[in-house]
Amino acid sequence: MDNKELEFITKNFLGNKTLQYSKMLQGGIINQTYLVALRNTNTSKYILQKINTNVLRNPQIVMSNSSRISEHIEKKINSNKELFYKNFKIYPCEKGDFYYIYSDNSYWRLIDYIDAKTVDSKNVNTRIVREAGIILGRFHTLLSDISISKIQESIPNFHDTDLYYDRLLICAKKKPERLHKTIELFNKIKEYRYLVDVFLNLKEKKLLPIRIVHNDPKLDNILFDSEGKACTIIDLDTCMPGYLTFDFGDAIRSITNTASENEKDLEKVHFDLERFKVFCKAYIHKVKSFIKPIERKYLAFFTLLVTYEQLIRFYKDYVQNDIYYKIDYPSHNLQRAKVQLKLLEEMLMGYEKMKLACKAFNTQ
Ligand code: GN1
Ligand code: MG
Repeated sequence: MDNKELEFITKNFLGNKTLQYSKMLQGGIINQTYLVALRNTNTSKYILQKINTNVLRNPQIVMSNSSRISEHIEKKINSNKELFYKNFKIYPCEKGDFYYIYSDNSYWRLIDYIDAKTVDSKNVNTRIVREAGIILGRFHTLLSDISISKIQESIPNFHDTDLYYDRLLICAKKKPERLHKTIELFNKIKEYRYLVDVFLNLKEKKLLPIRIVHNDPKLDNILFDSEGKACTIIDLDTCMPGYLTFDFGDAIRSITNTASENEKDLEKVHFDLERFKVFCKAYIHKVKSFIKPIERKYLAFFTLLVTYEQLIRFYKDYVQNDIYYKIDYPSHNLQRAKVQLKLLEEMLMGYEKMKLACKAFNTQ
């Protein structure tokens, strides 16, 4: 995408403005993201994103959800000035939609650029972990009273771990080449399948409340300001009805990893139980007024489940020759799966301690 095209698309959201510069940003492994700077505007910097419609097949729903959520958050922070949360504005295009369809049929959106940064896994420390726990708790609090009926499913079955497992089995039959070379990992996935049964039981009995949650609050989606305070959670693509426990698990999955999700050296990958405790304490403190006892009870379990789910998803994408996640080298998805497996196995070793920690903070 060249500057002329980016300027053309931006104009559809902001009117006749001149592009000063643009920069492609790395980060997410789904959408294509650009930082665009304009001349003579108040805000001057924006995030322009091409929505990956192979993954987000219904961009209309994604954008209707995101704009409603952002409006809800805006109202809440305006009515309580003490609430520390940076909301980002999502811009409508000339036609009034919160997306613009370019001539090649690609879908684009424009949001405010927030002057804050993600934290690299190498730089995670106790304060960062605590801040992440606080901001996820605050995000859930902000959305705890949004009307569920206003928000639709942007990706159906997004956290159906059972379905990911079944799809992997189908894929294994259709595309056995890569699977045969990595049979040990596949067998490990089968070994831990019992985690899905626990989840299915919870789902069937409808034991967990449905809430509007983020569904992808990994560390890379949390922004920190220049003072190191977590100030917002980005990427509302998957923000839809779901379980709060999945969000907790996903944030933990990423923040307790002593290395990156893409680490090549497995020796560097460990599950850090101390980080789990710090995050858990900060998070529970923020949500204690509305979290249900059954949700508290399963926080540690969902940490295992979401890590297992991510392991299946990366591995399945490897087996199916990498059609979902962006990759940098041929075995990238396999390596990502190995990282999740290592984390899962260390989490399983620490599971009793994790549950004890959750219990301790629950009663405080
Ligand atoms: C994807 O959008 P992005 O790149 O932050 C994925 C998440 C995974 C994550 C793993 C829509 O997130 O579910 O947990 O990669 N999002 C989608 O890094 O599939
Ligand atoms: Mg995303």
